[in-house]
Amino acid sequence: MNPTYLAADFGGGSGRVIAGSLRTEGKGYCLELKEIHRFANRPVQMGDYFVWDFPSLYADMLEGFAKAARQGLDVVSVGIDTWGVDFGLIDSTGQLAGMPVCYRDTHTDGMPEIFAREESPQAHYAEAGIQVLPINTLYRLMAMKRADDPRLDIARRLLFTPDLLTYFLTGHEINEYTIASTSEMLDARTRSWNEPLLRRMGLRPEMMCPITMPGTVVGNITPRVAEATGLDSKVKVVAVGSHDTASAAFASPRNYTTDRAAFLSSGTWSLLGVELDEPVLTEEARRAGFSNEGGVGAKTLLLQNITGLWILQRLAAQWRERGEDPGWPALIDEAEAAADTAVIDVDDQRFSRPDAMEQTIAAYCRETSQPSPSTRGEYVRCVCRSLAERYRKAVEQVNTLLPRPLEALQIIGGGSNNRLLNAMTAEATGLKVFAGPAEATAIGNILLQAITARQINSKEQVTDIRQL
Ligand code: ADP
Ligand code: LRH
Repeated sequence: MNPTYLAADFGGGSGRVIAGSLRTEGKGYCLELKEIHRFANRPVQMGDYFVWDFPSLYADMLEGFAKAARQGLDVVSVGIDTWGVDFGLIDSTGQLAGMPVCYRDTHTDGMPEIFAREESPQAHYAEAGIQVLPINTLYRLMAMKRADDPRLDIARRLLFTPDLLTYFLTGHEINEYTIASTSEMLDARTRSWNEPLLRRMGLRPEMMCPITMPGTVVGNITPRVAEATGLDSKVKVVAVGSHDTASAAFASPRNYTTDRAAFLSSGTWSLLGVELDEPVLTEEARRAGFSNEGGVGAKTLLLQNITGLWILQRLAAQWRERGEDPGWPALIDEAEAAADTAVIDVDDQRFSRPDAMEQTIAAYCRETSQPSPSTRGEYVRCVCRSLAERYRKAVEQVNTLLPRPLEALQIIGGGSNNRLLNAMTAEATGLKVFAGPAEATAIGNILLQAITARQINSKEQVTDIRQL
């Protein structure tokens, strides 16, 4: 039987377990993909905190593995990737100390400003190379420290979300490089923890694990997991590009003939950037709001983190609550037929909150003296237009850091299905736009597992991808 790799891919809005296997085709390979399990990811407001429903996410991952086992697939390994920045704390008994808090929780508000008073933003960027966003791990830990959160005292280990899932699958504690890079606490050049910074923050560096690079076998699943899922206990867990953006960028196809191409990973968030060999830690990059995130193969992803389809997701959720659920294709049809109304600043913090999005957009339009959208189509069109405008700005800013301007943009992730947004992006940026694949993240995850298993030597050997 053909070896099968399972990707457990957790986005901010949904998760899936996808099976992939390689079949020889001509001189290369065809990657055959099969969706095994898809589930919602619903953070919950519990009292004062907005938290991830971690046990449900873990259970859904196991359910996906069990379905794969029931289908008789010859699973050799699994790889996990998730959204960035968030983490769980493991206490001395090996238990999760409290629910992992979601990056949309507001307790980090104001932390970047306090940090900037205590540390030099210039010197800090020259080390971390990360766009300052209140969601970053650094500010969550700072907020916990300032609140005397007792979990920090009992924490033996800090494990980022994919590390945490890996821990409960294998018992091994790791901090994978690409996800750790989203914390704003790594030294971008040495790719290791910035221990002096951790100490200045009052954090114990021993809480962190040595960095594990993507493409490392972490260990086998535990007998307990094997029993619960029906998977063989020899199944390995591989550290992939465990930040979803890193796996997506790794799978970004090269449909263009130019080397001047950027990627736009379009999902709950929009990550627009380029893959480089070295970080860019200049003042110019800092002022333009760029992050140097870790990529697979020790690459640097120089990108901007932009509030993305989250805004559409919140609108759709609101309409669903009203009993209207037309689905994405119909919503895009309505938006194509609608008139342009307003352009919103998607960077405005209010659009990253889980509040009622129609009202939030309408209030913004009133404040900026613009006509507010009134129909579903107008709302969707307004958001697509606004995102395309923001991408134009991002492309202009990337161009200031590159020797020659960009020519092409590869849009990947679920948002690459949004043909209106693709067209508006092409119009706004003037770039040649290529769309797909929608499941780039799972593909990148699986490709690295196949390389780690030495079934292939490089992703270039895969010349075709087929959805079963
Ligand atoms: P994440 O991994 O962050 O949860 P995805 O990459 O799965 O996000 O992208 C999900 C988003 O893709 C949806 O919120 C929606 O906006 C968009 N999308 C998915 N399918 C379609 C479609 N057929 N038409 C337009 N947009 C779509
Ligand atoms: C996108 C993403 C993004 C950010 C955010 C928190 O899913 O990983 O790169 O880190 O989630």
